[in-house]
Amino acid sequence: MSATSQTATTTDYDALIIGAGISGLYQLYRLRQLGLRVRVVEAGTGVGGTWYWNRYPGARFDSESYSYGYSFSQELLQEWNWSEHFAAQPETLRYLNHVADRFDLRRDIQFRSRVTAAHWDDAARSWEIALEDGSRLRGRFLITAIGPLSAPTLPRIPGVEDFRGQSCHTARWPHEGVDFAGKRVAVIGTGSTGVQTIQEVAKTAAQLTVFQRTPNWCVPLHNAPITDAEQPAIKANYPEMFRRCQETFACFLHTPDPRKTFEVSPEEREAFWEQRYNNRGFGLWQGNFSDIQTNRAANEELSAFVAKKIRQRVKDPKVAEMLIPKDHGFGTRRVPLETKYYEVYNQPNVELVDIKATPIERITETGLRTSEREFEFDIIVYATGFDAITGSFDRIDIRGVAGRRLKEAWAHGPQTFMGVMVEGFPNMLMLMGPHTALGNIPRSIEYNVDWVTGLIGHMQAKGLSVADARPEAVAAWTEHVKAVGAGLLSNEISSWFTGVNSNVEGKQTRIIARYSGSAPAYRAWCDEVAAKGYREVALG
Ligand code: N01
Repeated sequence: MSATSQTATTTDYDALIIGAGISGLYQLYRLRQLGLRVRVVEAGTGVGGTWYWNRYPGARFDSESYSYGYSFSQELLQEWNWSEHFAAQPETLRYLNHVADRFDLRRDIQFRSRVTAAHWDDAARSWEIALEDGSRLRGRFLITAIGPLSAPTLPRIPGVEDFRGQSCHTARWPHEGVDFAGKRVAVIGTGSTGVQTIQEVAKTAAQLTVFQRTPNWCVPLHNAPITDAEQPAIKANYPEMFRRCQETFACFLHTPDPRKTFEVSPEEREAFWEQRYNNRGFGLWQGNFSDIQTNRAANEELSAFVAKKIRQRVKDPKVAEMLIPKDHGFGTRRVPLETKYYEVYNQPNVELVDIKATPIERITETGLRTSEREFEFDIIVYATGFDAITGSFDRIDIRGVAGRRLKEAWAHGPQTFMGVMVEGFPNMLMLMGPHTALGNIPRSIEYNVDWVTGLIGHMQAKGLSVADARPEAVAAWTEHVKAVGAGLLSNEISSWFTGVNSNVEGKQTRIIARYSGSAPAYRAWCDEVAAKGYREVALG
């Protein structure tokens, strides 16, 4: 596609939003309030983004349901009842559909519309996007609401196309579901998704074989239904709860303990960790001692505590050792939350295969072959994750001023202004782009969307039509992101946090992909930019 192509564009909008997930829906709602003509283009057949695509069995929140929903509408908060402390995917998808209906959002969303290219047209001062079906749309602003975990990756193992049974990636799960009853099932991958899937599949499969390359440190979710008696208290507490989320490091409900690990006695430490382990959600990760992510010795102590728990829960000591991470400490990768995950390995129908020791050599027509054995399966589940953070951008041919490709601009890692703007890509505004604070994602999304809306509102009020981040602002932000990431143990580990994906060419080297400072610090920076009139942005 050429931005100056002869083919007529179908229509004009003030803003084009790519994606109808949590961020796209809220951005549409906010831009309508400014009176803008907005079009949302969505690849799926419905709203929901992550919750539309990830229909795998066992998919559910790891953040408390009530802390995850939108906070912008009191009416919505009061009328929606979450049924569990950590709701499952079908309920979340229903919620997002309810939001779309309640705020009449669908009339501005077109489905089955995957964007293949987005080019800035300097002469027209607008973006032109191309869809898979060849149609084009033009808009003044291009807002990417494409998600940090939305570009699924299959393993780079020979023969993936050869398997004659049923196979699916967890993020492309068939809408009609998959029946595992009586089947021989393989699950490849043991990240948060793999863990949730394995727990569920183990309930009905005749034989489940889990292929694990790297074990993760998993801790109990402690989910429970929300009782009728709890419901009013949750609703009454919303303002206080959201205030708390604004204050915590990553917008979760869990508040870190200001003490350092070795300031307390070993007995006190043990009791503290025991309490966190036995409580709901991310407490052991997000509500731990303040130095747990930076002090190697402290992190080793905590890891030893969790390793002990794994050994207690898994009967076969050899299997327990296989499940204990040896190459990274607790919380240095995203911690999967589980419900009887470790106990699954005590079941006679479940086998764990260490594919670091015996790699998968190929997927065959009937199953797969490791360096040691041949396996036969009816179903192969790929819980192999995503080309995270930059992957969803890489899959679109995005070109800015003078046809410069975003992928090339980010060849050595993303360079952004506050994770929202990229110099030379005017009027492109990213929601949950690289270098933003992620954490409890809807909380970060609402902030991001409000900031973007503030900038567009400011431009509207001043009669301005183009915004581009100043190079010095990009340099300062990129340096700041690197500086706040220094010393964090998680930035020394290969995972999607650090942009590593063994299945994607060129993504084997760690980068600083996300903002790893605190969410309040992130917001303070962005607030100041707005309060001082967006001096870091060239406006025209
Ligand atoms: O992806 P992952 P995910 N051969 O990248 C393995 C969010 N989430 O979909 O670690 C063999 O974490 C890979 O092995 P290794 C959450 O933020 C949220 O599980 O690279 N194995 C790993 O085990 C999460 O962090 C929720 O050695 C291969 C797994 O596949 C993020 O999504 C629920 C392989 C991928 O793990 C991503 O989680 C679920 C290969 N070629 C997820 N390639 C909720 O809270 C990859 N693997 C709602």
